[in-house]
Amino acid sequence: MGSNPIPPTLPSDTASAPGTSPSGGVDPRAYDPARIEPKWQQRWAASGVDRAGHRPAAHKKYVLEMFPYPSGNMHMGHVRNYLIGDVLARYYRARGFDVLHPFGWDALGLPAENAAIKDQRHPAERTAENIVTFNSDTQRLALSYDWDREVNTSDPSYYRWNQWFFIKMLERGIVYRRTSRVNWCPGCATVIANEQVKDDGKCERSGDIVEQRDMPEWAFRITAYAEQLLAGLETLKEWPDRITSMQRNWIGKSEGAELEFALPAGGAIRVFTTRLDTIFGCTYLVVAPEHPLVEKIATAEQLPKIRALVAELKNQDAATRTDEKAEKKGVDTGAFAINPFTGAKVPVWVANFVLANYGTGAVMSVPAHDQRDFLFAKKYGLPITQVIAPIKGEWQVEGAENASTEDGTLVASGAFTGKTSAEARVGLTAEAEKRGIGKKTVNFHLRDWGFSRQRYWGTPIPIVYCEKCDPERKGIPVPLEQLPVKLPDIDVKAVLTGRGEPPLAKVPSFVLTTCPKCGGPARRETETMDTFVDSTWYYARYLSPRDDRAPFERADADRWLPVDVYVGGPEHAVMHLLYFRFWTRVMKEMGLVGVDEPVKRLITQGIVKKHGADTARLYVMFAGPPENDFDWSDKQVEGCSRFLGRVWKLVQAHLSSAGAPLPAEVSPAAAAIRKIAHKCLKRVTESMEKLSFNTAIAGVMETLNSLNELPAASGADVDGAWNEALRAIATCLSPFAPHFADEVAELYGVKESLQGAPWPEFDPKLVVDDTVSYAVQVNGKLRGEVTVATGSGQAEVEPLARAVDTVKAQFEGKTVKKVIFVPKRLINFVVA
Ligand code: ANZ
Ligand code: ZN
Repeated sequence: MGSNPIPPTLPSDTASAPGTSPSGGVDPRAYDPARIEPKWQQRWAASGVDRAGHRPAAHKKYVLEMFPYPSGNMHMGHVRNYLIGDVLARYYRARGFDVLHPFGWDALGLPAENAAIKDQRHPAERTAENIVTFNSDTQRLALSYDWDREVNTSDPSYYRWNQWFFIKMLERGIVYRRTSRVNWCPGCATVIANEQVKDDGKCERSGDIVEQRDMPEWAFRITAYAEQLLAGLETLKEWPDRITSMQRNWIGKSEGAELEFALPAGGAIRVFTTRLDTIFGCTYLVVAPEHPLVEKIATAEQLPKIRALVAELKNQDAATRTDEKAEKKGVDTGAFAINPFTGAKVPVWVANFVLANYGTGAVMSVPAHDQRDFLFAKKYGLPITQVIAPIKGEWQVEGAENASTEDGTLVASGAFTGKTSAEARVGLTAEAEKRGIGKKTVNFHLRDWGFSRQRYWGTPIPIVYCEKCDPERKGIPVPLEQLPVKLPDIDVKAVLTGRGEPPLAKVPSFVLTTCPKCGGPARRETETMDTFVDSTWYYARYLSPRDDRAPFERADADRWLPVDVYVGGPEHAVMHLLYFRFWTRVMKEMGLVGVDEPVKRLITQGIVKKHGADTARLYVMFAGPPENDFDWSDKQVEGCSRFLGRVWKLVQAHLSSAGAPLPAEVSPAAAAIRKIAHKCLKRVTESMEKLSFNTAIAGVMETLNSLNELPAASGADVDGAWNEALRAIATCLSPFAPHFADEVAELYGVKESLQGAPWPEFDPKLVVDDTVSYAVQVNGKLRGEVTVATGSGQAEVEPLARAVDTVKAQFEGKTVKKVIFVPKRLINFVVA
């Protein structure tokens, strides 16, 4: 998935010379990542500990990171993304879950094709090379993926199922063909993507002015799911608010009414409004210059000016046109319509800020109460009539610099005068419905998703055109048993030119085929699918990645879905995350999955040195909470490396205690060690559950300090306590510094990787804070005693002391004049 490239790449050398300690001296017992890391990576690989478990009784966790577009080296942005997922996967394994943690490649797409056009190498070649490089980086970082489930979207065994979904969704009416506006570069004689149009409206390659053309395309009817996708957001309790609110805005539900304004010559203009309460203040209409009625109603004199405006607006996108601050441009059509509530004849204008493809493409203008209308009316000298009195303050047309846009009380509105805006909207809508000139309407800003691209490096759309069977060129689906329609091998120089017909149209062996209906000659669709299609459902392909009977098995879906934690860049807040929520709903309708939403918890994150992978992993996770921005700091990396070195020293210092048993009764010296160890387990466990990785690591760091401050002690029980403590530290570090942790655990007698070993539970009795007793006096006489946690102050002690029965009795009929508090010793009430 295209994540933003972030500059520094992983250095290729990850380990220091064998036998050198971080400080440089040669010490055979020094912490030596160059020896430890390869050893454990080999063992993990051999034991298959990373593979998804199949224990029927175990609970599952599906941890997923957005898969990358294989663009070459791994960047720090990637590193952080994958580490968040990996740390969780390791933690969940250690907590006894069956963990699915897969990886794959979002390999198709525009960047690869553009690079190919430039350097004339086949995109498949480059992709394969990049995957190799990227892969060695994932190995070095020790990311614990289930490689048996690797998926590559450019493989026909993957995109075959995109084609299968396409046909199934065509049958269901979710895929359809429509005409749509595209960027057309006359110089390149081809459709180009928005990103290829420069700010001045010229093609980035040829420099020609880009035109808008209407061309047929394939689209997903995602708008039919708008209501569901909106309602579903309410169930996504573990998604960041800013992501769900971006989706909510993008879907853009708008409740209002449609209303007809009759034209004197017959027919009517239909408008969409969210403010029917302002109808008595509608003094003119504005319609989109591209509205089909315009050519019919405009006077001969005005038509050329309107056409000039249409031409001028051709290359402006919706956001630019509707921006409140953008200059308002309009032309009078010369025609009139009737305001159905006032009976007034109002002029009909066209304006740049009205969009043809939203609502009805026509607006009832109320310049007193809508800012865009206000600016427009001022500019063109159109009448402004107030019909709403604001609830707070005053407003009048005279001297107003802005419209009064809030709801209020209706004025000058006939029978509706005096009603509130909300009441009036209900009443006016009902009356319009009764008169048959309007109705309540809901509009969404969400548009259907046009997904056909005139590109080579994408999934071929499985459609053929036969002149005999399909003269209207609706398209005949390729029979399912003929899938996949594979991308043909190509002569890169002849096909990937970036000019002329779509690339696939230049490959006769691909285009020319036979009609599945009549067997006669037919032509294949030469457009390919948007790469966002590939990423809509890959999370489900991981469940049964080698399945060739179905995209995946329902039983696997029931076992693993939804994804428990999904980690990725916030740049995917809208498109990808909305598309794959949409696809999941379609898959549920098709009976393929049982869930409504693909992902329970979403983490979006706002980014390695010679020290080894463990230090790099630790540092990246320590640098701050996942959602914060991240700056690389060599100093802090050093700090993390030193920290591991100090843990290592402690481990070595107590090697004689390895495997020592813990007696039931222990001395105070051993109890002190145990207490620190169990507090560490508690803190780390709780932090991990909150995904607060940095505080988990900080907890281990503090533990190390506390242990180092203990006075020296010896004895069998002390050995047992050290053995327990160092194993606990290994466990706590195992998600972050897995090689290091497994090495430590091995030294202390654990035979297998900690990922397979149970996560130790802390003993609640050992984690309570130390207590202290206070003498409670009344007028200097001892009357009782209270026991509180060591850190407690007067605020905690006083209410407890007052509540002691023998103390309370002394207060009878008296008042407390003064309270004397001596920390850690006594509290004395002076009463009289
Ligand atoms: C009259 C009116 C009076 C309006 C008023 C607003 C305030 P949302 O919430 O985005 O749906 N509108 C309708 N169709 C439009 C189009 N195709 N292009 C541009 N603007 C359009 O916005 C709905 C409001 O945007 C509608 O309500 C309409 O202006 C305008 F005091 O109608 B209103
Ligand atoms: Zn045919």
